[in-house]
Amino acid sequence: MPKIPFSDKDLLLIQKKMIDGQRLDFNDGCTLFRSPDLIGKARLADFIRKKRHGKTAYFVYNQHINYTNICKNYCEFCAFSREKEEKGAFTLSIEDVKTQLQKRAGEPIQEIHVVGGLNPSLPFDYYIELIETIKKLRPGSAVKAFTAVEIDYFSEITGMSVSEVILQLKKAGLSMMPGGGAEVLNQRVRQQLFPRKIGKERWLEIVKTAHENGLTSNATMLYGHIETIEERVEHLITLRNLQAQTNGFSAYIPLAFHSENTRLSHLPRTTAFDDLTNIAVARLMLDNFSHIKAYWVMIGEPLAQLALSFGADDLDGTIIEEKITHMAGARTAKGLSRDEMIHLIQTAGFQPVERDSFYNHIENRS
Ligand code: V47
Ligand code: SF4
Repeated sequence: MPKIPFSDKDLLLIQKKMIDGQRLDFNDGCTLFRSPDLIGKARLADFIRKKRHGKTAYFVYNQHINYTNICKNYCEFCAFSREKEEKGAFTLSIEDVKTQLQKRAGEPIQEIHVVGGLNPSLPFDYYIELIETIKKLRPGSAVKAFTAVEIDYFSEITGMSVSEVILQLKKAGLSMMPGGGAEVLNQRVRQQLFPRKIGKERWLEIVKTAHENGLTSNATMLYGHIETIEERVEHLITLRNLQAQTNGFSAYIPLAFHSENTRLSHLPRTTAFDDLTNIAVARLMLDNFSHIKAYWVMIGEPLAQLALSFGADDLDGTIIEEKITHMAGARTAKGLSRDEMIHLIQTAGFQPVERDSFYNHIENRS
């Protein structure tokens, strides 16, 4: 490892552990989050990033489908959900989903990202038909759908076990799960911000079951609200421990909280310092995760570009059209073109690689 001129000498101890091949522990995670030496953190994280991925930076040509925003969970941080009769509530029929897919029929989309609220009016058959329809119209795309929260809900409304639910969804065409719904895996935070949503143990149980049944998934952490540094580190170590058991996680994505139109609207935006720190600390603590994603929708394109030098190796994708963060005040674009993704990556000094959901390279598309 190169000699790094740290301004915070505590980072020297962390570097020494890394050189000695020792795993970073809870206290190291807290030290990293608290350290004011942002460039020192970047240099450490970039060392690991380059060892794993060199100058490669991934992106995916994807499309988001949010099928309903009616939800019975009422999470305090959510600007997306509505009550059934409330203004702005929506539920897509299967025909609406077809129309959304057909609008982009000519595009080489690799992944369809599907999430929604817990809407008591929709039966389990709807979700099966939803996946089957996407697969029929887009046979070449992977369907990345439903977090552990939705899977728990499907199990509740059908009386089926989590394994059975997963097997039925797989049969319909599901191939991966997105990383949402974890928020912060901590009982104090859950009690205050999302008491109706599944807690840590159930989230872990469902994700473990999904991995055991052959689905990969991502993992996220929603940061920048009421969580403490200790709770962030506990969250990362919990994910690292599950990964050690299943090896089913593909990427980790820190999600920057946007407070506009939520019941936490008094909270300020996350800072650039914290956004980049979250990327760097993740790269250093999650030593058994292949990929760290900088989600440009939440931190903005300029910072996502910089994040590539702070440990991130993936910028997510073209998206069109993101709703969850934009309803909470995000000022970023609702989607980017493939050329814009490539430009962001190249001008940051990295080599863009278009990927599918499983990080297979998509070769030479013009
Ligand atoms: O679970 C909700 C978060 C998540 C807000 O797996 C908010 O590739 C910020 O999980 N401000 C959904 N965040 C998004 C998600 C995701 C996004 C991109 C890629 C992947 C992937 C997964 O969004 C929710 C919640 O944690 N969220 N409200 C908000 N106001
Ligand atoms: Fe519902 Fe998800 Fe919003 Fe919570 S974050 S209220 S579960 S849509």
